[in-house]
Amino acid sequence: MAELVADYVLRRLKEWGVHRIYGYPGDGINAFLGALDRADGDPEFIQTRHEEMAAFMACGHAKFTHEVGVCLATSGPGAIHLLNGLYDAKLDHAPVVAMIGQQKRMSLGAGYQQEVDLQVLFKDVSEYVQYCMEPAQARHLIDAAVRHALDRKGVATLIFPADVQEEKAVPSPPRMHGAVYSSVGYSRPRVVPQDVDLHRAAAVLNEGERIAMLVGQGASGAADEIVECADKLGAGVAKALLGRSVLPDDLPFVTGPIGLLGSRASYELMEGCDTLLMVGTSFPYSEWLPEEGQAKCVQIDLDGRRVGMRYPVDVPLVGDARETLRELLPLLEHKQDRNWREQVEDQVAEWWRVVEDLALMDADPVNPQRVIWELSRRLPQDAILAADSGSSTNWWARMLKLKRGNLASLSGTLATMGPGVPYAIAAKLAYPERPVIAIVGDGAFQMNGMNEMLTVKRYADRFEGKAPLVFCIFKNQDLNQVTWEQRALTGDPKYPGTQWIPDFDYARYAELAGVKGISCDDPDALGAAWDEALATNGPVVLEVTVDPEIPPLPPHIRWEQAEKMAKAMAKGDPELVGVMEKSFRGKLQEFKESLPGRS
Ligand SMILES: Cc1ncc(C[n+]2csc(CCOP(=O)(O)OP(=O)(O)O)c2C)c(N)n1
Ligand SMILES: [Mg+2]
Repeated sequence: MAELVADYVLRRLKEWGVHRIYGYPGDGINAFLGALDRADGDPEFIQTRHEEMAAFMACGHAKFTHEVGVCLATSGPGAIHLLNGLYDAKLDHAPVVAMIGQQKRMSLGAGYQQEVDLQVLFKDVSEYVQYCMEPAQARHLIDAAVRHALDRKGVATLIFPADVQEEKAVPSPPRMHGAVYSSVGYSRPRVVPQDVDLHRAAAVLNEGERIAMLVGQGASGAADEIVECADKLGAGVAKALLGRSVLPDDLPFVTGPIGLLGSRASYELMEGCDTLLMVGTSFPYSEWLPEEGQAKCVQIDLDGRRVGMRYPVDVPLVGDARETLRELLPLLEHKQDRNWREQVEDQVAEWWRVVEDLALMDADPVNPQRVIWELSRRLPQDAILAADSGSSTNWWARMLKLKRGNLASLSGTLATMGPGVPYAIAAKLAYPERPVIAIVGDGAFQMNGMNEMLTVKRYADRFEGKAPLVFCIFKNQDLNQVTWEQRALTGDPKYPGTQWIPDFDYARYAELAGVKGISCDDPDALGAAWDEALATNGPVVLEVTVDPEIPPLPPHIRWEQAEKMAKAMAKGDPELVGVMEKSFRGKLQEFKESLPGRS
């Protein structure tokens, strides 16, 4: 049989190194489905329950592997379903190619069934969006789409009318005016700032006495350079959420996360510093950075458009994090005065003690912080971690002690609910031998994670007998993160009409889906429950009934938030008594930690 456009597209993607496509069928992509059959598993098709999940999986694949992730959906409704997952990729700068179907060329513009103006709809989410109206276009469209996704670190969308997919492929356009001959292949350039700027930056950093570093996902792969830089400068290092696995948390000068999901040590680092070195981060919340005028600032980012957009920068350095740090390091002097660094290390040590005390506080029934703390104690070195968006994200961000070798991601910028489960599935398919652990709220699990258990069932043979794939569900019957945001940001009490969610037996549901289920509502049994989950050679749902009355706010919440919270309580919050008691105990715990003479 002659090669069709659809076959050719898959072949070209394969040449680009794409071996897995996440998607959901529809007659708008019929020819692709046939081509996938003929491709005989390379590229393989992973069938999700919903196109949004396919986009999340493509995004998760991209985030964990740094390869391009690919998703496929039919015209109209299928394409529309992709969008949230694609925005997640766009906002977190993950390279994803979306391939979508469309009605036949001859019907376009007729308001035909399932006809949606896809080019307009996908314009905003995409770095590149094009129609394939002609078989000879396919080659350069694939080449341009993958290249755009990788180079611009974002989404590229290709729209294939159904009839074009079925036409005979034209791998090499006729030699004539207007023909385009593109090729496969992309490698990242080495981008470093000008010497003069490196010297200016070094002067600022050498002059500083109390240096804070803030690193983000743009610094991934630069761990050794960051550690060396922090050692020379006597600096502490805070990490933006997406950059959590850039550096492990067991280094004594790593203050961990920053912001509302952050640690007290990071807060103090920013409050006390006189110089800030930002590397590969676009952390948005200025109230958690030094006050304007407090610190001199050097910022390194590959994207010049982002430098100087978060804190007033004295020396902007446009360049790759690792390469730029390598150029900068020989220009930095080893700071003799280690007082600041020692202070930072004391604060970090104290922070981890606070974490332990907070995690071990009594709760009803299980303290959600303890779920993460118990995981930290048994976290496999090579584990890959995914989080969803909810109160558990706070604990995941703040209290999970990553080791060198762990990978971790979540929807950092879009902060959407829903990616926890699909990210984990994508991670497991990419790295079957590594343990994968997703932390997911019950609201997010109800929203779409539960359905994806059927995807897990469908690919069970891929997961069984391998390292664990754990979906840890925080069951609190509440959309808890928003409940707390209402209290702390708006000063409103919890309104069960919007916040309460139905009880459900997730462990039994898992068993129905052919997935092992473990249920835990006893803090003393939690460690054993984690042990059992992590000893499972295959997929497992670990549901833990957690207390919704523990404030997911950082212990060092800002005054305005405490004030708003008090107001919410005064308005008659249904959980008033528990919340006040537990918040107060949390604060006391922290206060106790800072008492002099504590052993
Ligand atoms: C798609 C989407 N819808 C709504 C929100 C707003 N939101 C953020 S966290 C959250 C609550 C999540 O509840 P759950 O998954 O149960 O986690 P919990 O906060 O209870 O731990 C909501 C509704 C969002 N971020 N994304
Ligand atoms: Mg919940």
